[in-house]
Amino acid sequence: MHILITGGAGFIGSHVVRRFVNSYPEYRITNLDKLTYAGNLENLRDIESRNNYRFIRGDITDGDAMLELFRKERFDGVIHLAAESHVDRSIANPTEFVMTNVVGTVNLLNAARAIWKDAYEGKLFYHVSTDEVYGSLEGGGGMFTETTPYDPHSPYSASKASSDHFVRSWRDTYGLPVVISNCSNNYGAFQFPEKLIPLFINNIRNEEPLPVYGKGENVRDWLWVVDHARAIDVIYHGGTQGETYNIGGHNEWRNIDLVRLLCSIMDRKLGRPAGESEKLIAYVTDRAGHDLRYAIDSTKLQGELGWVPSIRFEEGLEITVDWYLMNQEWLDGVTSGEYKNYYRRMYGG
Ligand code: NAD
Ligand code: TDX
Repeated sequence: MHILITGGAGFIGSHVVRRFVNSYPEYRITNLDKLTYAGNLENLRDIESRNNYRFIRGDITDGDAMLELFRKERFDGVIHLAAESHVDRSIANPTEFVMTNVVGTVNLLNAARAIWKDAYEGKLFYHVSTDEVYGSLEGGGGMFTETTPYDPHSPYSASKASSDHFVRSWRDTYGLPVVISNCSNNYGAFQFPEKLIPLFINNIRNEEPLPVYGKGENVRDWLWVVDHARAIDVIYHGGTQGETYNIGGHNEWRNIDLVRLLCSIMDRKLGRPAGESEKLIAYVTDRAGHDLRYAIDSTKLQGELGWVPSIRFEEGLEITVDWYLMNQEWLDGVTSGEYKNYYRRMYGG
């Protein structure tokens, strides 16, 4: 079994690569990644010399290169995570999101179809997507199920929604064997510190302001990234072809409550007086088109495939804080250079 994992040097991708390389020594795992600002081979140091693992630097927006790669490597399966993934960047530069998330996905679909079309048996194109395609749960109740109509609001979520539609159209038009999962917000080790949790851990560490958008009342449903990687494994091996699975931890937090919890954990870990880090909270202009609430109903995945989250959020957050504090070199490394310039443009300083 030869599996292509795209975006394997990013946050979630590196956990998926690690899980597959460790759990399936009999498989060949090829990680294709462009190594944008978000991709970092440091994330995979522990498994990079395994003989069932290989890295290829490549760009999914290059359709000819993807076709050539599929022709040469004869993959049996694809787990597609490569994407531009940060909502704020999509607001600043939407076209890049169309190119990577939409055109890049179509290039992979074309390549898979071209190489597999005479023998779909045993092949699988697994597309990793997000709960943001469903839009926003305004006014309190309800959860996203697999049949919730798509209603994306940001250029990021619109590009992911579009890519999901293309994947389903390749299923319906060409019979390509596909599966899609839509997951809620992930947290854990190796997340680039532009996303809420690692950004705020880094800022608390450096005693810099914590920019809470709007009133901090937006709600996100948080899942430990290791549980997401395990869900992808379970769906890849046991999911029904053509189906969609929602993945989430039934773990909703208002941003401001999460930030306060994080501040208290950080005060304790850093030996600062209780309440010290909360003083860094700075309410700033809201994100444009900011979705109010996401909540995922993962009953289908739990019922059909027996997947459940392994860890309580408070415990996962402690482990995550410990990881960032023990890996400050990683944080300093990824926040130098290009990212710092972008951060300055966004927030000044
Ligand atoms: P990330 O930004 O950390 O990593 C993305 C990876 O894709 C990076 O390694 C980057 O170098 C690579 N990449 C970007 N453009 C590429 C290109 N043109 N060709 C090849 N590689 C390219 O993202 P993440 O948070 O790990 O998300 C991974 C996937 O999971 C994405 O598809 C995202 O939409 C989805 N997702 C993320 C979350 C979340 O909370 N982070 C939740 C649900 C779904
Ligand atoms: O500085 C900040 N201040 C702030 O208040 C940042 C970066 C975020 N926020 C808010 C915005 C959101 O309500 O925190 C919440 C979480 O923000 P992000 O970490 O940017 O995540 P989100 O926009 O919810 O999207 C994430 O989850 C779904 C990932 O980035 C996506 O890739 C994934 O698909």
